[in-house]
Amino acid sequence: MTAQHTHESVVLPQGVRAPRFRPPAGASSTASQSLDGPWRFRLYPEATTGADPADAGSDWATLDVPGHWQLAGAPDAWPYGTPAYTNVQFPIPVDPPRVPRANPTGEYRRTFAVPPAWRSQGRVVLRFEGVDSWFEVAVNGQVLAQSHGSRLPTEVDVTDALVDGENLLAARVTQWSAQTYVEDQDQWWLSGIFRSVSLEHRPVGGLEHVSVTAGYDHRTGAGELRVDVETGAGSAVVRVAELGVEARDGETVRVPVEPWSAESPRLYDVAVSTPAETVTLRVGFRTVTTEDGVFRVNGRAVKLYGVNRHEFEPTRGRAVTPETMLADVLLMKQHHVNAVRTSHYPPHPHFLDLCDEHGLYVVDENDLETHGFEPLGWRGNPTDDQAWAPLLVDRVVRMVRRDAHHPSVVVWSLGNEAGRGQNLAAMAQAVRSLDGSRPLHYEGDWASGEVDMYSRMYAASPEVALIGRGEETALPDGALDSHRRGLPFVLCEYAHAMGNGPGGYTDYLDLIDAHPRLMGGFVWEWIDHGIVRRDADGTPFYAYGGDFGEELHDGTFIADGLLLPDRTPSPGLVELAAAYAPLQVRPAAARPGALELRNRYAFTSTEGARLEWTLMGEDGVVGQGELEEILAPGESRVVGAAEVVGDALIESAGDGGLWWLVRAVPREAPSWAPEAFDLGAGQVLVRQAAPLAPARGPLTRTADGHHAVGPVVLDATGRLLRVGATPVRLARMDAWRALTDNDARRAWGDPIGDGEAWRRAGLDRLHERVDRVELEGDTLVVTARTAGAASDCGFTVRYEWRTVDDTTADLVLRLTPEGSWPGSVPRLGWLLALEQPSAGDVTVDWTGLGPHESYADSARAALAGRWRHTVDDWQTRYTHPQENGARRGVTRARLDLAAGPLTLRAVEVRVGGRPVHGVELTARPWSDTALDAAAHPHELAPDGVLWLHVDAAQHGLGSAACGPGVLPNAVLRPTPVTLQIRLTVG
Ligand code: IPT
Repeated sequence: MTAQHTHESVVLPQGVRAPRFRPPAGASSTASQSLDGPWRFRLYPEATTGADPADAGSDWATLDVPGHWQLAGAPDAWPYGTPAYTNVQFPIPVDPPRVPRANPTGEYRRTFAVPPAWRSQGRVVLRFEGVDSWFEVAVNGQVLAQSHGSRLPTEVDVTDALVDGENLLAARVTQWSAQTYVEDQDQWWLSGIFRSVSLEHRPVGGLEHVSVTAGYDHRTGAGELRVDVETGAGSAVVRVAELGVEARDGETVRVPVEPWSAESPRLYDVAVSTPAETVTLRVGFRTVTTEDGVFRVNGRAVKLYGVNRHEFEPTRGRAVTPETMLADVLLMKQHHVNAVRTSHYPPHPHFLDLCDEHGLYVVDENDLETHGFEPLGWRGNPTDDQAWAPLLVDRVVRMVRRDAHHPSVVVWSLGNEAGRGQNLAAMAQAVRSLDGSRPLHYEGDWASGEVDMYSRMYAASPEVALIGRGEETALPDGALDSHRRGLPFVLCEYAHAMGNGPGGYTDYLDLIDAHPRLMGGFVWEWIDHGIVRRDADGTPFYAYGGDFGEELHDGTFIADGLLLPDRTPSPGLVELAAAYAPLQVRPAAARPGALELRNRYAFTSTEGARLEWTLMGEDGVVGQGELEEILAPGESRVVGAAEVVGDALIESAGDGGLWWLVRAVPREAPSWAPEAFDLGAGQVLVRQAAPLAPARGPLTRTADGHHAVGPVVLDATGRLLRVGATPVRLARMDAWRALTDNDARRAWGDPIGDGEAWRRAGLDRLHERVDRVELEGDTLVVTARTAGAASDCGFTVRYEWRTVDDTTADLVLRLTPEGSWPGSVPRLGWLLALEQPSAGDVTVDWTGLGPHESYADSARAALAGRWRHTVDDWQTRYTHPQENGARRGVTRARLDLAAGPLTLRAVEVRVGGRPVHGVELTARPWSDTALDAAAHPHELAPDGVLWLHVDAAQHGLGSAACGPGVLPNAVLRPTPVTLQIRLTVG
């Protein structure tokens, strides 16, 4: 092939047509042929050594299209190189627009035949939906086109190169090209024809392009429809049978309609016909505005409760299947996500069909990111280089032409992390001239001069609050400042969901809900991009950066999603569902024992939901009923437990802790709703448990001279030997946790990360010194000091053991920090490690918050109740192992140990003198040390011990991996703690 220079220079695609819109599959009456399936394939190490386009490659291997060549044999074999992950940094020298000699180049071949009528009655167009990164197309040995724009469509008119019968199609694809410099998204570098390829018959007088504007006037209830066409010959008829509409293209029709919104995604079939072709589009009527600094859909202020979605599957990379696209959309709907930013490129077009149908607001983002120029001070950034202008404009134009008919697309985004520069204006102007009906987004230029919303990523909540109130720091340029002050504000990325976390959703959402200017935000990000590969012994695991031996990589930063790689919702997604739930149920700020209910929907009342309440005691449900309330869109109401439940029922419930829960259950669940789906749930503690009477039983000695405290045996040095018949491996106070990704990094603006502060304090290497073991009346008192090697700060610890009876003992643990501490502490509590051969199989039955894990700043999804899990199920297998699995508010837990049951009761818990309801409980079949050391979950092996953490408190999670750390309300300071636990055997 010739034209090698093209992948090394800034040139527009050559020999291609302006791509047409992408109607849903089967929606056009003209014929088409899928070219997906096995193609002949050969990989060359350099772009200059490819094969002759006339070579049919008959003896080559085959590769499936769509797919990435690096994943051809995943997870078992890597015949064509391996994936590589970098976030910001380029994996090639920054030398735009040139690329290195080593440039993996895939040669693809296949044959096809088209019916003769396709050629005699029109044109034949070859359409590529996505090829990464640069490619050249030849038919029957004749080079026809070069194209690029990995996530954008390319159309090539191949008519004149066709012959009767079999034709040879050749595609040469290079991994690196000038385009690499504008496609530096935070993801794996993966190449090839990764989206579908088709051949389409375009009859003479067919629809070359269709653009649809379908607005909704909320004052009159009228839909306003206008369809424009490019036909090459004559006009088109537009029919909406359901509405009795028949019009010409270019004509505006007004007719009463039901509007489209993410809440009610009403679609109408609009048939657009020329004599030669009919296309049926699924059209939704809706109007999006950003006037007066408020983002509105159909006249109502709408908040975007969003996520950032990259396309990803663990064995297929970005070559996602329709099943996966549907799974993503349904998982989003099931978790109360109402908006998706297609970070950082236009998604597979079918994904947008699904968003139209199921109801998601979409920020459709252009395939543009030049982030790797940032570390170089943005020197040479294409966004500010005139030579790149046509190319960047071409990219947005191809996105808008492909996607503008989708009602779900409510915002166009010019790209991500591409710095500032003159080409932004050119792109914005190009978009507006094609489609003036949607606001524009771009975050990389905070002046927001070219766009219709002020956008930021990971801004901390105090700044977001300022912006919400319109009190942000002024821009030096007065005109720009007043423009920006009039714009709504969006967090295009926030709440970085890496590993265990994020904590603190509520902090942002309360602001978003309170300030009309704040139009919402998009959590970073939807899924961990873990690629399946096998360990030396064949065990499959999810790989991240570095696992393929990359020369440069960004490690675990690719595992920062709400879904684990296999699409298991992480606790962070479960928490997000509660934080995003349309019916918010939260303890009323000003009224103890009351809940505030708030309907967050913009268009929908709660009429369609039953508001079920439950009074929950220590042993289970005490009473149940239904609230009569119906809340209009946006309405809030405070409801007290006592007035609904009645004092009598509350008093009849013994003297244990008592929770009042409300759960909104749809009267008619959507077809995609999972079991136990709710529109929101929450609870308030209406009564703390009454304290238990103090223990008074005798302390005794065993035959071998140990202390026996009921069923608990300690030796003369205060070491805990047995609890009932179960030997103890280790028992002491603890203040360490296996670092989360958030702990391990430093929050923006913080001088030192939490994890680093904890290591400085020696918390990962605690040693206990026992000072005294004495009897004080009925109490065995062990006094100790626990501190970290190389550190002079530590804790004085007092363990007080008392017998309740033969089967029950009380432990009161009192710890007091001493010395000068460098920061927070991860946990304050008691570590009890019990010898237990099959610790993973032990069932834990507990009363407290559940069923999922919860932390101080991530507990909205945790509901009071009585729950059961095995220790195995108690673990969250984060792609990068770390602290996980804590359950808060636990007042009782029964563990079915091999030797019989052991029940723990939280009698009294005080943190810094303040009473706390229940303990935070964690149970693992391996130690924190092993958890901290493991790079992947499959490396963790049960060690024959059940490791229990009974904590008075744990530090929150925050999102320091990218953004703010743990907020003050969830920071655990070194502080005095009292923890009284009752242990019962049998
Ligand atoms: C931001 C990027 O836009 C996103 O792609 C991802 O890399 C994210 O960070 C972190 O996971 S950019 C960052 C400098 C804030």
